Amino acid sequence: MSSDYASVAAEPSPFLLQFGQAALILIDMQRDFLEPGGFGAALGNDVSLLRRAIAPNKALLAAWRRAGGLVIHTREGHRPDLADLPPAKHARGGDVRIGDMGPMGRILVRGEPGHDIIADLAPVAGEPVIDKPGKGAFHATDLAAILANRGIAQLVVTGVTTEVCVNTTVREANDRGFDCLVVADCCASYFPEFHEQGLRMIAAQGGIFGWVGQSADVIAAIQPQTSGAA
Ligand code: C5J
Repeated sequence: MSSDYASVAAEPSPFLLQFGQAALILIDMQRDFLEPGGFGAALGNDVSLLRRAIAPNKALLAAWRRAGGLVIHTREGHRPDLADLPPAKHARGGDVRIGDMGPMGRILVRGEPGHDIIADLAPVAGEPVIDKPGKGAFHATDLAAILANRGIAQLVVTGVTTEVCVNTTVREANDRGFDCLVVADCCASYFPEFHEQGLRMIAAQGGIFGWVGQSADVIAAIQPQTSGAA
């Protein structure tokens, strides 16, 4: 991009993207949430509702990488000994619990196949991967330090699920002073109504937690300028 910022169409107002100070953060695009046999499916959810976010994420990720931007991935999961799993979190979830054995290994446990990011969005060398025990990506992680070290002030946020880990991370980031643009078509929920409301909550009241936009508009804003650039 040739200018200091690009204006991206968004709710409740255009988002002024400063690419050099922005990171794309993909929240929990893990096999455990997106593939049959994972944690999400074990809880009785229809994973196809989440899989619709894969193609838009692929396109945005490719464009962001082409433009040379910082990409960060997160994974929700726990130590194999579950020492970082609060009993209250362990107790919830119905018949299938975190740490139980499933078709993709122990559910939401680091190092297990289900904990991996899906192949379509696999991190490449140089892209930090944040392993988080909570719903928010700042809680009990080094994300804040990594962002500070890179001079990041804006987050372009995608991932699953909209109302849980995406929303929690955006709220944490907002309180820490980051401007967050949540990319609606790159987020998804097992509950379509929660997806819609989760996005509305972010942009309501003049953008109380941030902005909500679409991947095509972000991609257009970060395309390298090919002509007329000063
Ligand atoms: C959930 C997440 N829903 N990544 N995790 O438990 O949103």
